[in-house]
Amino acid sequence: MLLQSQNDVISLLPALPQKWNTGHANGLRARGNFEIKEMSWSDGSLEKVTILSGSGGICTVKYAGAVISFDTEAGKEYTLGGELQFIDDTQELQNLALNKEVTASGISKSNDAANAVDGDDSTKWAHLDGLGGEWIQVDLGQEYDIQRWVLKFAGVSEDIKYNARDFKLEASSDGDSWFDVDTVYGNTKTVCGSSTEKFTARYVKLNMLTATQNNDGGARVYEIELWGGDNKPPVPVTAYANTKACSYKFKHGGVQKDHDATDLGYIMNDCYVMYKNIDFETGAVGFKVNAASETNGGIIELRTDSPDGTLIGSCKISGTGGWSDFEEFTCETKQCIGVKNLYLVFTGDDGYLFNVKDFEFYGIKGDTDCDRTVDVFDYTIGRKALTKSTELKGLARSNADIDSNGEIGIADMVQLEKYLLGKTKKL
Ligand SMILES: [Ca+2]
Ligand SMILES: [Ca+2]
Ligand SMILES: [Ca+2]
Repeated sequence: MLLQSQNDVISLLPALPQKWNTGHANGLRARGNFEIKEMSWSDGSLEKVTILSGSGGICTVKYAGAVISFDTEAGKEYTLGGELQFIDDTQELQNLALNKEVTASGISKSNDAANAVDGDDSTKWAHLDGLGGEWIQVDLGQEYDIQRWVLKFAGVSEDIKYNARDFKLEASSDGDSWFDVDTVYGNTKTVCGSSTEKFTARYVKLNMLTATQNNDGGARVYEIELWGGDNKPPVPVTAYANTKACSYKFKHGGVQKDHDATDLGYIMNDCYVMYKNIDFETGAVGFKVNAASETNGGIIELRTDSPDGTLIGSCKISGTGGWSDFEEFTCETKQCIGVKNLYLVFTGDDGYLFNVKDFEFYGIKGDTDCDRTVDVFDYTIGRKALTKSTELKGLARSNADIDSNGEIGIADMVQLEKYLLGKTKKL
């Protein structure tokens, strides 16, 4: 079955026969006058779906445990990726508000402001100030183009009578001067979404005007979502700091975020994940990864720029006794220079192979100037970093942290000194 449409929820690929493991479909009708214009899937996983809204209104889509609801305009098309994230023609939209800094007029009963941007529909920010002046504000950390806002009110987890009735959204680039984004009066909806054009801002503030349907309680907001893309060219991410496995930009196959997205699970042969713009600088010598396996494990192939691109390393993962018993595995890597898209390609026998928590690359310990030899110049730079007169980043920082405890300390420089004096053979 490709589509199920019940209670105004469109469930995609609820049961896919084995023989249709990869394919595409178009022109499927769903309740609420929505049409699946196009949908593609591979290895049993949704890749992309384009939905045409016939008469506007809220569209709720469910796939593999994820749900998204968004407001639609009649005649417009909406494209979602395999994790139900918005995609437009030129870029993948992301929820920019997720886990960003939030401040609020106050909180009630430990319903923290951060609950409104934690990506969890069962947690809320709540505040009753008695005067009806509750507000909550998100700081995105930098300016973004915001293409769509979505607010999730009480109805996602409690009575719809606590859905906000009247509210106003404002935005600002500097936190000082504000402009109006949208004002909504008489809302009854649980999930309320944009009616405005896109705007550019760093700060977005939600002012509650009438916090519930009967104005008989405080403000409750379960999620604030601000969908958009990064204005600036992508910033490379260093290969030499801990990268969460779940922070991938693209996945292929049945891989899923597991254990509250603390690790990647359901990894089978031929699945892969991609991390964008990883900066290798002058090159790594090794790779380390935290993985767990209740079976015999498998292999993580490290490839650049495509799933069958240059193989820079191959890390064998063996059984650790359980899916949550994480252990560190390492492998050597070939020289790989500059900024690359990194693919972790998983291979092994049938069945689930292993779970992956996080990983990082490493260079030559002690080589603080990254010229691939360790000498007295490295010691000079290391000392400067220690006294904070030089700041080391990326590969240099990782190389200077000889004992791999996450900081450049005296212990690192003592080891480097001993090595240079020939008192120890290895760093
Ligand atoms: Ca929440
Ligand atoms: Ca050096
Ligand atoms: Ca250290």
